[in-house]
Amino acid sequence: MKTLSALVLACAAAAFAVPASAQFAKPEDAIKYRQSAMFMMQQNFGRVAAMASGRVPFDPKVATDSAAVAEYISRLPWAAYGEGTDKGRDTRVKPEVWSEKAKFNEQAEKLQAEMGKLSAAAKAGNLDALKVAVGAVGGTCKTCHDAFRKD
Ligand code: ASC
Repeated sequence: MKTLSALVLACAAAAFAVPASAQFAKPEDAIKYRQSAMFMMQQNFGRVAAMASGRVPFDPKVATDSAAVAEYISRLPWAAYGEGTDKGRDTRVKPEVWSEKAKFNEQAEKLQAEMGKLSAAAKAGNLDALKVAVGAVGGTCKTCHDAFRKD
C-alpha cells in the first residue's frame, strides 16, 4: 500500500513536471493552437489600435474589454513552440525560435508587459496613454515577426 501511494505521488509529480508543450497530441495541434491564439490576439488588439489611430471612435468599454482579452491571450502562444513544432502544418515559423530561444522568450515577455500597459490605459480611459501603448505593442509584434517569422 505504501508503495502504491508512493507510486501515485510520483506519477502526480511527474504530471506536473511535464512541460506545457506536452499538452498537444501532435505538432499540427500545437501549430494550430498558437496560430489561433495569434489570430484572436490580433483581432482584439486591432480593435483597440483602430480607436487609437482615430479610424473608429474611442469607446472605452470596448477598448477595455478588447485589450483585456488581447492581454490574456498574449500569455498563450508560447507553450505551443515545443521542439518538433517547426513543421506539420503550414507555418511561417523560423528555426531561430529554437536556436535563439532566450531572445524569443524575451520578446514573448516583452509583449505580455506591453499588453499589460495597453490594458491599463484602456481601463483608465486614457486615450493618450492608449496611443503610446498601441505603438509599443505594435513595435513588439513587428520586432518579433521580423526575427522569428518568415516574410
Ligand atoms: C498587428 C498585427 C501585427 C502587428 C504589426 C505591428 O495588428 O497583426 O503583426 O500589429 O503589424 O507592426
